[in-house]
Amino acid sequence: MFKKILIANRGEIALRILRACRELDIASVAVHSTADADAMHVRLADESVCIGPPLARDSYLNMPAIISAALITGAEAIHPGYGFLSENATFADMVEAHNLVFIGPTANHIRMMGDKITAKTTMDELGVPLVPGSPGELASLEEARQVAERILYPVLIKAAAGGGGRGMKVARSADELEAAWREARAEAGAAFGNNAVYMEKYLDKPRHIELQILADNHGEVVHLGERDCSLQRRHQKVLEEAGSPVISHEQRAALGATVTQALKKIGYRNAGTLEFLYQDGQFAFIEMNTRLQVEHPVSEMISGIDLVHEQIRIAAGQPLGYTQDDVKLSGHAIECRITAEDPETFAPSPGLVDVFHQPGGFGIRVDSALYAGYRVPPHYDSLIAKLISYGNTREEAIARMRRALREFVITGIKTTIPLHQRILEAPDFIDGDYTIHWLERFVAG
Ligand code: MV4
Repeated sequence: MFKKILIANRGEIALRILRACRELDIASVAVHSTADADAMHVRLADESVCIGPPLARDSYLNMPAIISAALITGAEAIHPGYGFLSENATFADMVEAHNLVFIGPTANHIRMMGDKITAKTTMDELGVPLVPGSPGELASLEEARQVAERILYPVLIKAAAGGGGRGMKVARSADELEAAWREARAEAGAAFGNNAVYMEKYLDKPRHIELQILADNHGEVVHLGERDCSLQRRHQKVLEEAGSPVISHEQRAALGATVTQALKKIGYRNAGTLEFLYQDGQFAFIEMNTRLQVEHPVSEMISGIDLVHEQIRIAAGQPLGYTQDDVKLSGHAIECRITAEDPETFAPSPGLVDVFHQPGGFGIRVDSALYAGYRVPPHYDSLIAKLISYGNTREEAIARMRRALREFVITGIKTTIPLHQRILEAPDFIDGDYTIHWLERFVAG
């Protein structure tokens, strides 16, 4: 096992990783920007290194500074968390080139899944269901027309290097195709420096369902069930639950078997998530994320498996030590992402936290790096706390979440706690009756 790990991240996820290190008796090194000198992850780590000025590109994305910090402190491995360098294959290569261990998949698997076309082609060949669409990159507008006529309108044109909805354009009929093609390619080229695009049939009312997997370096792959992440606003997830209120045990087992088989064949390792759209009883793979995700706690709560412990153990070469039959999923978990934003306008609300009183009690978990007297800096993501509830049933998880939201006190800045309280009272949410479009309408109306 490693003796020392460098955590290349900030905020709640840096704390989450630091806590796993402590439990595994591994020393931790925090890195931080000048804006984060008094951040909780810096205070709690065994050592810390300042890696640059506030702007992420000069600090948390500064690869040479992070590698140097690891070498100077004698860390043996780097955990990238989520965001920042977590899905950067060049960084993973650089880490390995310095005889350090990247706690995550191989650089080649990151690269493979970073190209959405390669990811889809690979999964298709392995028997994972996809949305009907182009067999690969669209070579011309003419090919786009032919594919659209085969799969029927409406269609979506998506960027091969995309994700998060950028470079994605709908064409509802043949006369909208040329504009969608041009706009998608222009946006993709500008955003990613790669104008390759592909086409899919546009699904009009899907749910976003993702499957959490863990793979060791010895050929074992297990899944921890699905998360329903349909409650999003502008491609930002707001509330997630595990399991999905609409997926049966049989559907979960069937999808899990297909996916774990597929990942065994490609030799995938460490943690990963396959994203699906689910509509009319069918799953369709769209993308794979090769990192620990923000919403991983809901999967931990229903499985009893500590995903960060497992990531570290796997990276150190240890076998999982259990198989799918040993993974027992039970109960229900919900995560509310609390951000420093106005709950109605979503305007950012950084600043000084005056009171910070977090809820507790049976079935409640808070992952946060906030404290009273802390100043939320304006330079980074607005996530300030993840409130997670667990219950034997979905109803119990909802009741505990409502109770915990009432106990939570954060003053000095605006937060989205009131929005979560409204969602938890909405009849459609209580009935589990929502698609990826539900929240946009709920906040508008
Ligand atoms: C889709 C889709 C409908 N049909 N693909 C948006 C981001 C990217 N990860 C995939 N996205 C979508 N792909 C087909 N064929 C609708 C979306 C989509 C979406 C997906 C998940 C969660 C929220 C969303 C909001 C708008 C659109």
